[in-house]
Amino acid sequence: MDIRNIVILTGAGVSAESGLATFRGPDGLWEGHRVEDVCTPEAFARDPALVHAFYDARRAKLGSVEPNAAHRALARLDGQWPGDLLLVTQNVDDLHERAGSKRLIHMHGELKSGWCLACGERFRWEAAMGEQSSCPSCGSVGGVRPDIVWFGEMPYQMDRIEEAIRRCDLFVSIGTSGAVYPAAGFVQTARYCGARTLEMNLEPSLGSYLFDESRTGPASELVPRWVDDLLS
Ligand code: BV8
Repeated sequence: MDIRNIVILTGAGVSAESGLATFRGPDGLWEGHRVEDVCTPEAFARDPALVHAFYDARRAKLGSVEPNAAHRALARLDGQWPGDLLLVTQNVDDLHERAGSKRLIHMHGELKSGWCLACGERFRWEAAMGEQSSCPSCGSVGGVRPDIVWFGEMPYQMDRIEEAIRRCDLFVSIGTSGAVYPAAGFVQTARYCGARTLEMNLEPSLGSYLFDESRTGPASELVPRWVDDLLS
């Protein structure tokens, strides 16, 4: 089958070799926190200082990490692939765009974006946020939150993502455990719509059995090799 339209889903595993923590490490903690203590609207309402500190620390870390060979290979594919290509990332880091990916959606938001609950505006945010930040748009203080999709919140641009998956000939999942929906369900939609499906992950994910092919190994090795094959 000739491949024209490609959808790629990435997760924390694609940024692991850049030095950013994945969510489900061996100790089950994520940067020392339980996910439900920092990754829900309820957690934010209960303890905004804790949640801000968690995201401020992760945002600050971006300044000391670089895209790795997997990010760079995906950016090269983005620049050279003649058909449709959409990179959907669950990651909130900025490594895909810093590597040069353009056709990119952050379905779970971005560390470098803020969201004002008073006026609804979203805006770039580089520094620490904390509870007393004022909105650059409406000036109100205390209503600025991380522009991150927490559990129970609707991921971004789902219509555009589902449309691309329905039309794709190849669906590729890289560096994700397949633990979180709706991202973990994308492979079923792709299969149902007739796409070939490929997984590249350090170890088989929860949904490995759903993929036509599952390659195990570090993304920095598997992804450049896959992109070279595709572009040759
Ligand atoms: C929603 C925020 C509905 C960003 C995150 C019961 C059944 C089914 C679903 C649910 C359920 N109960 C609740 C739900 C819904 C829930 C969900 O799926 N829960 C799970 C736990 C069961 N989902 C939601 O709430 C979503 N929203 O459903 O809304 C709705 C409908 C209408 C209207 C309103 C609402 C929202 C989900 C988004 C939550 N936000 N993060 C941030 O803070 O970073 S989730 C978080 O975990 C990440 O964003 C990511 O998406 C997710 C999964 O993490 P991974 O990226 O996969 O990382 P992980 O560590 O798990 O795995 C890394 C993998 O990489 C591993 O497999 C490892 O082997 C591999 N790896 C490691 N190193 C390497 C490597 N691979 C290659 N190379 C390496 N070097």
